[in-house]
Amino acid sequence: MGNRYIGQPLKRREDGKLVRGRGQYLADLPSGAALHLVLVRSPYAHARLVSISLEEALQTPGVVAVYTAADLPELYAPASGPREGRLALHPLLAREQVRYVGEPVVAVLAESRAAAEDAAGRVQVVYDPLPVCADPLEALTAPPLHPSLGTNLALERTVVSGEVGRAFAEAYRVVGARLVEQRVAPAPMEPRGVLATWDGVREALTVWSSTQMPHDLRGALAERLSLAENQVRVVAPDVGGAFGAKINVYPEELLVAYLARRLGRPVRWEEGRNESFTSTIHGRAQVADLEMAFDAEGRVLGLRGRVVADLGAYALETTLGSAPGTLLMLQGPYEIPALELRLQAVYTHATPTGAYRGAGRPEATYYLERLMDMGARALGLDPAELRRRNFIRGPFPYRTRTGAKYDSGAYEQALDRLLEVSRYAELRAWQAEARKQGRRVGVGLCTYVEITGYGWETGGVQVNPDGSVLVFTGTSPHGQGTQNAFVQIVAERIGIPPERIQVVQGDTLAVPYGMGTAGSRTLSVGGSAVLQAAEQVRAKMTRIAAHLLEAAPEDLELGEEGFRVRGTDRGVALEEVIAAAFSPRKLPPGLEPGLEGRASFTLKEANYPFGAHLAVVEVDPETGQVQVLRYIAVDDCGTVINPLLFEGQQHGGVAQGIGQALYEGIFYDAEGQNLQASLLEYALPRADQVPHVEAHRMETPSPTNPLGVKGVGEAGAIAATPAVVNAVLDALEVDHLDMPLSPEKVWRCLREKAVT
Ligand code: MCN
Repeated sequence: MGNRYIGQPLKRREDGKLVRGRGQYLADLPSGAALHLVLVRSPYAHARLVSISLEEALQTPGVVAVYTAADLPELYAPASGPREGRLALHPLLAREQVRYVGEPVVAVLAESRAAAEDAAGRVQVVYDPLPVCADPLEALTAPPLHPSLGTNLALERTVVSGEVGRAFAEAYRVVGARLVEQRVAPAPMEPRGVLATWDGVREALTVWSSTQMPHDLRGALAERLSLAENQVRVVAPDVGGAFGAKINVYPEELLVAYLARRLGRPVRWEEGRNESFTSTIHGRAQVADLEMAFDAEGRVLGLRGRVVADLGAYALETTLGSAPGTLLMLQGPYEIPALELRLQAVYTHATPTGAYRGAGRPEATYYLERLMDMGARALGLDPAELRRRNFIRGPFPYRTRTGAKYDSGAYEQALDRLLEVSRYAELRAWQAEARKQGRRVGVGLCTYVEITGYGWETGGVQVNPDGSVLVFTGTSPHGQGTQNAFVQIVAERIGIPPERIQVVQGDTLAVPYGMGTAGSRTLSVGGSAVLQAAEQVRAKMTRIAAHLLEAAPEDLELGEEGFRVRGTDRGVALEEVIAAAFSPRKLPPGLEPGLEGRASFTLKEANYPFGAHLAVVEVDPETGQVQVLRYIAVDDCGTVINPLLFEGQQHGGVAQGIGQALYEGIFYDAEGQNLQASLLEYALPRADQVPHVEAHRMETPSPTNPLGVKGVGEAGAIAATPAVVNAVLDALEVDHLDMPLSPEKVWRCLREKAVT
């Protein structure tokens, strides 16, 4: 498609304002007369609400109103999931019972946040504690959290393909383990927040929210508050990270909007950092019991077992959607002739879970890559060699036994590239030498395939009479820097330079329809819509230029100076063509003034990025501390529009993957208390714990969209966790340890090894 702009590392245009602190996040929006909402949240994981006393709170200076569920209509946050799923909806405020620590119980509104917090401290709630089950395996047989559902099992699915019994009976080696994908907190730099105003004259609601999905939120607000969609405008200001957590429409978003309308005053709510650890979804949270059978040559014969997903107490929009993705991707990049897999998703007395960077695929990849390494140990094969013997080699599209249709792939080539750029053979020789000297160093691999893109998206390109351009997209990025990619696509196709192009997004009034940013869909779906809109503009510009040059449109080419008749020096500058587009007398017959394109694009089938990652680690035997010495990533996400953005995604994703492998985790005690509910206890990786990522790429264009792109937004988070865990376990020379591989856990493992 040309490479004047596409494929170039243009610098992120958003960064100038963001790094200077001039961004406009939710909390930066002018407050005016807004009331501040503070929520009283449950300190119990399961309890009956005996009584709530509001008198003292209401007497606090500055307090305007205090509400319990009894004061509100019966409203619930929206939830979706597979058809067979049982949805337990999240009430805006708890009624009769609370089901997790952090569930909102009372809403306090005051003239200032300080007053609202003071008053919230004076609300007296009497709870009658009830038995708690915060463990997903126990929840399978525990009394139902939601008696009306009759069970805690929200979703059950099985996949059976091939002769599994025979595969295991004939196996040369079988490996297996209980593999825990611990709960983690998405922890974006900017927690959630909402501001709503009600215009009583126009009867219109405007909601600013730190969301990934403004149009979804518009739909939910209209539906739940009985408004027409044309009465609701949603704006996503700058959003300081989201990682999937801000896809859901949360109770607080509906509550703030409802209260603004009810009170006729603007209302705002900003989530506190500690509050976010119990009230924003968690990710992962699965327990898998899996076994893999190999023949004597190291070929996989079969895979079987069960995955139990912990949903938490209620279903939000992404709660039931993530775990089925694990089942879908449990074949990975490998030929697996027989498999029998069961998925069970259960409600527990814990914060709801949902889509977190990768949403289902990191779990599947982790399980497979752990089993591959266990297989390599059991068979005495190099982990790279074992993987190579099992790769799918096409033809593509390739249908997996789990139901995925891989559009394109070159898994062996990705591994080859990784082994080459990491100088794998030398690395292994270095490792052997270092071990002789008593150093505990390890090398870990991950080869993966994942799934990105879904749905449809809108795009628009509007050329103004002065030659400046507005690009409209229904996607709503929150850190990915996607504006640049849209600008590059449009500049490439219509020849107007990037500095003359601006992108409009995240406002339902400016962009009528859209599905937002999630599932690494923005470029393959949103970019394709913008490309098609740009093609419409280009087609009209070509017709106008042909008319001005008295030539046939098909004889024209678009170059840096404008349109030219191919093979001649006859041409017309772009400015002249744009001017003509707004001068009826200069237009060819049949064309109306204006220069804009509007398109929708549906991605008919998802695309499947893939790659190979490698981590080199060293364990300090004295402290158990793990240092990641090197990290090398080879990712193939089809055509790359901007290598700088692509690499940024690799780096960020890998950092999060390392975080889960080594540091992060939310665990509950027997009473259902979240033991990591602040940044004091929840260890995010620090800059010195994340190495420079040696980022490489391959480009196998995807046939699913006209740009040939696949998503890259989640790849790093999917691949890094197993690569790092495999490296640490290689250093420790043990079969398995559950994450996070914290210094204490690693140190204990070394001590036990020394004893035995
Ligand atoms: N890109 C590219 N060439 C490709 C693919 C992508 O140049 N072949 C660029 C795109 O222009 C975009 C970025 O890479 O700037 C990611 O694009 P894409 O893979 O389409 O993913 P999305 O934009 O849809 O982003 C969603 C994805 C997800 S699902 C999570 S979770 C996530 C992530 O992106 N959350 C993030 N990356 C994040 N990055 C930041 N800073 N903050 C988050 O919350």
